[in-house]
Amino acid sequence: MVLVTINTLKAQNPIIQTAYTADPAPLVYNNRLYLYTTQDEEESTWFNMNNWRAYSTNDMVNWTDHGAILSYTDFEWAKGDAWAAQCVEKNGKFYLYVPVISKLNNRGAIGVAVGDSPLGPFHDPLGKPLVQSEWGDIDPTVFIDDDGQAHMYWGNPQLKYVKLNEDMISYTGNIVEVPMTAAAFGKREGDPKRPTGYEEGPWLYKRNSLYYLFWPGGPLPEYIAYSTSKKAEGPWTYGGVIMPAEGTAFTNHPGVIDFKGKSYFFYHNGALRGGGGFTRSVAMQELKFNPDGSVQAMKMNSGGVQALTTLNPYELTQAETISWSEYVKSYQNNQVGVFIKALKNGAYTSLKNVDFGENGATTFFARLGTTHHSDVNMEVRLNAVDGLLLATIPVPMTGGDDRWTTVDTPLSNKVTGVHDLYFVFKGKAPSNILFFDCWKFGK
Ligand code: FUB
Repeated sequence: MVLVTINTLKAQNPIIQTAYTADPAPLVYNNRLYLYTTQDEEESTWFNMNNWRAYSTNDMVNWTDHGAILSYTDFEWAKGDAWAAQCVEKNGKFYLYVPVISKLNNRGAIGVAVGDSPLGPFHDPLGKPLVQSEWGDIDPTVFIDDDGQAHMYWGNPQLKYVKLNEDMISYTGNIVEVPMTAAAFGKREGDPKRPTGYEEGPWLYKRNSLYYLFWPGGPLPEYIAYSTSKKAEGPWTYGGVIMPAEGTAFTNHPGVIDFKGKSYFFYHNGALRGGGGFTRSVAMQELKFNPDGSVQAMKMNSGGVQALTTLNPYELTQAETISWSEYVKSYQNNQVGVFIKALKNGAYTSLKNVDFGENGATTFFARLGTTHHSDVNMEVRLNAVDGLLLATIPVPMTGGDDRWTTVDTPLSNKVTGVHDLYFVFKGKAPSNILFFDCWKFGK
């Protein structure tokens, strides 16, 4: 049976639905986009944050969850507040710059963790902060220029700057307090401590020899604005607001990157079910520039972006590779790494732009399990949550997410062409219907 291609733009923002994520920091490495985020805990009522997470994609619509890749506890000298971080690559090493609270003096500080891959494992080479000034040491952004010089900005409400050394884990010279002028960061009335719009969360980016500093501005709720300079170290010229404050999250955080010929703008909001100021979610849309280099303003959207390529269903794919999902959460353990759990009857995950090819798929393989004795099924469907049913898999009772089994099932229809793919989880249990680790189709 040959089915027609359906490539509608369904909801894609927030791009992660299986955990609350904030403070997006993209990195491109080896033709893949890695996204580092902070994590808001479930039902959180403050920024008590413990982990940094990583996700990746090669098509901008299907995102693989790599789980928590670093915690503040990996810094012996830190006592909490795993806040907005950024990872950069230099000579095959990955440097993850993070803000945390120091145990030694209860103040914010910037640490750095180093890894041999974009997903770590990361370790703290210094055993102490990379930077700690008097106050306001949060939200580092690092940019390595064409001449190899790495520049780091950070701070709330004072923007600070250093040049990092060749080793990326030390710096030279004094910490520069960037002049907070209206010409550089716009004007704010009524708060002598914050004379400009700049609030926190800077992101340094370069395009056509022009340096851009994107930053969340206040008073709260935060909008996102930008400034430009001919040099990475400034002086900065205010460019205007590019994303007005919107929704239930009163913070925001920019992350800008070029990938496969397009520029993308990452931010966060409270748009996910249960979302708000302390249960935020990362979103993304295309960033457009005017011919003079100024940035086109945009509003938050839910539609996301077009897929850059198709997904190959004949390669083993992680269940936590998802375009959109509902009532599904991400977990990780020693047996299988990251996996997902369906929280209730009708929960589902979906993937976009899956290319079954001309000859088509005839079988489906999955690794999964449940703690329930009967009536738990995983449905494989095309194009919609109630779309063409390809297979209904009775999920074997394995007894726990430390015990897994595999199933191989013939499909009811041969599938060819490009489709969205849905995994729909059905069961009578009131919670935690099943757990799911990976899948692939056979020809
Ligand atoms: O996510 C914790 C803090 O909230 C970040 O460090 C700030 O930029 C704001 O997003």
